[in-house]
Amino acid sequence: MPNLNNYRSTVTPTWCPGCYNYMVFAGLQAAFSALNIPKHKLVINYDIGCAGNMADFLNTYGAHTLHGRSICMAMGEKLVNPDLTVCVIGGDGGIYGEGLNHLIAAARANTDIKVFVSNNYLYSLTTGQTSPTTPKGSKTKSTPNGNLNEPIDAIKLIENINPHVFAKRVDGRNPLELNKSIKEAMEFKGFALIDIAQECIAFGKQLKS
Ligand SMILES: Cc1ncc(C[n+]2csc(CCOP(=O)(O)OP(=O)(O)O)c2C)c(N)n1
Ligand code: SF4
Ligand SMILES: [Mg+2]
Repeated sequence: MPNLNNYRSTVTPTWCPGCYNYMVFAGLQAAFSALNIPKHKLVINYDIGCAGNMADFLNTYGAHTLHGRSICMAMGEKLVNPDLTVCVIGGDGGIYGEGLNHLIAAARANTDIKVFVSNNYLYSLTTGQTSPTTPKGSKTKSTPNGNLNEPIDAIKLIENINPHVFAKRVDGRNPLELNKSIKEAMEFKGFALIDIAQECIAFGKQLKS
């Protein structure tokens, strides 16, 4: 039986009851544990947002970075010390919005970092504004008459930028698929992106209106 608590802090997660980030949290710990990644060689960079709040709940090395700047932190760490396993955890707002150019740069360079995006199609921490993946026409707090913009498909974008990297979308409601994909990304030698499709329990219902 792997020791899953090894990577956990003593802080109880503060996500809403039923939030799909709990499954990402569990899947990451399962993968770290299965691959026996020593804590002193694991660095996690967290973006700002609900997903990024995982910074408080894991106890590996890492940094709670600025909104959109988690990938450039990770690239720097990996370049300085290639011996480290370097991950990024963030949301669709931080990684596909303010941080999109860093995502593109990391994929172009095929930097060996692992990027996990909790894609809930909204800015959730700030209570439900449009993000780059919000479906066109959705009524949100920031688009009460409907979102006019086309959504970004990050997987298609990254595959187009560099076909040699690992880029995969998973259904965040499916723990078997999620856990398998997280482990695949961790084992891949090079840049890896997992887009974890999930519904924000608190604010996601507005996307259907
Ligand atoms: C530079 C900067 N811009 C904006 C904000 C405000 N802000 C905090 S969290 C957030 C949205 C987060 O959305 P996402 O990245 O999708 O994460 P989620 O909360 O949905 O998991 C924003 C806009 C900030 N903290 N810093
Ligand atoms: S607001 Fe949404 S994404 Fe944030 S913790 Fe609650 S359910 Fe999860
Ligand atoms: Mg989001």
